[in-house]
Amino acid sequence: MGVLNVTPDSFSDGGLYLDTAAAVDHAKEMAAAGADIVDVGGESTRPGAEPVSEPEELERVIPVVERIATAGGPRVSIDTRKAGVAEAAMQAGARIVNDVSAFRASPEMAGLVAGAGAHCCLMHMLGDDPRKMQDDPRYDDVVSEVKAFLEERLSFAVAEGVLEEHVWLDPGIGFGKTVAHNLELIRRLDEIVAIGRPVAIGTSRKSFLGRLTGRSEAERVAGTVATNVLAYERGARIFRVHDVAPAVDALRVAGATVTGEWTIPTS
Ligand code: HH2
Repeated sequence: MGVLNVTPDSFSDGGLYLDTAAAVDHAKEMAAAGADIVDVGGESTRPGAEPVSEPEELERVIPVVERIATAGGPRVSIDTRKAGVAEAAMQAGARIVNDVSAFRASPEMAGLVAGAGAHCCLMHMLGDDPRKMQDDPRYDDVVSEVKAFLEERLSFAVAEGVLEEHVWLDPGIGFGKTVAHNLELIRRLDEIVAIGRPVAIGTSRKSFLGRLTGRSEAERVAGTVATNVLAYERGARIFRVHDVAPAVDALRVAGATVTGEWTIPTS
């Protein structure tokens, strides 16, 4: 899953793809590099980011979704907490709704996803406000608490009519977590995988990698790859990344090693 932030202020690629043509070009580059999914977002969720109005978010993402969601292209996922944005994006061709609030910000989003027959990715975030989530996050047992949250959100989605097989779950790396919490979630990811739904993980360029390596955002590719391979080995299957080519190579090698099966790329 390649990240495409159509925002001025995302923590890593903010301002690079606000222009629709630049965003569409980048989506094509990520698809050519091996991304199956392009995740389009119009609101940053980094701590301290300012909320974006629905008209503004629609204006940012819908022209991009329309132009990427063409036959033969990557599947489009819409990264939003707003039901109106999810609905318009699905009408424009998005087939996955990626909601970092896991249907808490807009519970009606679940029914919209169900009605559209779309998939959804439900993520754990501590509390409900990204601006405050990094203020002294605490858990008794981070993995059990994230797991219980995701199980409850899965039940909610299914009760609202979303097909269980259309739900992906994500522990929400960096969303109200210390370095130790993030590492423990990756180390014990098999416990989240045991819920029985595909697990997505988003570590790409995040600050805990900078804390561990001393590297700036664009230099965190190796750290990102390390976490993706470890998460793959523990059962994760969807990897949300800015740097698609190194992630695809690493996961291809990891997959061949773990399964003993591989295909030789034709180009
Ligand atoms: N992380 C971010 C945004 N959306 N969605 C899922 N499912 N999992 C994640 O870990 C995740 C996510 C934050 O990263 P980014 O989009 O690069 O930054 P920003 O929120 O500043 O736009």
